[in-house]
Amino acid sequence: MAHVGPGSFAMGSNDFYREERPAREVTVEGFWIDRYPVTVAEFRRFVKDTGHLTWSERAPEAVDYPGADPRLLVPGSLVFRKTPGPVDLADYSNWWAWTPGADWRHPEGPQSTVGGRERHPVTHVAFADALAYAEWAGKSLPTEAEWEYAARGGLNRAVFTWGDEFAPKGRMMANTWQGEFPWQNLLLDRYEGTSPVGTYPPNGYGLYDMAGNVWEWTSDWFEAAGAEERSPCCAPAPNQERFPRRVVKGGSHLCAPNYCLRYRPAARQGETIDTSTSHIGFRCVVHQ
Ligand SMILES: [Ca+2]
Repeated sequence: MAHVGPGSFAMGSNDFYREERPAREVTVEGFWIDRYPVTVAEFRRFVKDTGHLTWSERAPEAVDYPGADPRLLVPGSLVFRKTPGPVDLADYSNWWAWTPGADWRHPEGPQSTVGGRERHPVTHVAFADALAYAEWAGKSLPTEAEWEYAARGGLNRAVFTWGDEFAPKGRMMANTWQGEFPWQNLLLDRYEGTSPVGTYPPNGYGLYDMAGNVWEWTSDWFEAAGAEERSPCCAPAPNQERFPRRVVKGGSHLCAPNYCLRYRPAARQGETIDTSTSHIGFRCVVHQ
């Protein structure tokens, strides 16, 4: 873990999406934070030790999903599927597929494995799974303010965690999506899906993957429903919400400038706590 000292910073941004506004001064206490998102290997140790069954490995309760097709009420998770060509960006079902049998061990569905991806961030974890891991590890989930302060790495008001230029001297600084989402991935950063943690340079606090790769759960509730931009490319929200939302931060490998420029420290989305996907993970903090 890395230590982040106490301080004040400008949280949020007035320059991008509505849900980030307004930029305001926020103070945080000092804390320790994981240098990397929790990996598949780390999550596997937790599961071996506790027998924890993740949300996506349990069948959804019909009472929580009124009107749902009973055949879909089986263990599963949301998996991203690249489209063959341009699609209507207003309809996220064009690229998110509810996939029975998808879970943290089978990120693309029952036939897939995490073999060779032990150092990738764990995915398909709902909020309760992240919280259970944190408790097992003797840690906590970061607040949104802690997460954003840490992500900024001492660069107050910078657009990205490394500065204001997306690719300084042509160098890719994070695993995002280059090209036209959700069909054309130019792979300038070499990864179509998740990447091993620590592939790209750390920020000023020695933290890796604070932008892109996977979204990360925070402990904050996401208030104002309807206050966010209508571009849920990176965080699908069911129409019939029976569960409240928490804030996720950092953007993911699916964030592309044409639709979801959210690989920035100020960026945020609300994610219903029952949601697990192939691009949401987490990291932990320890408060002093
Ligand atoms: Ca990428």
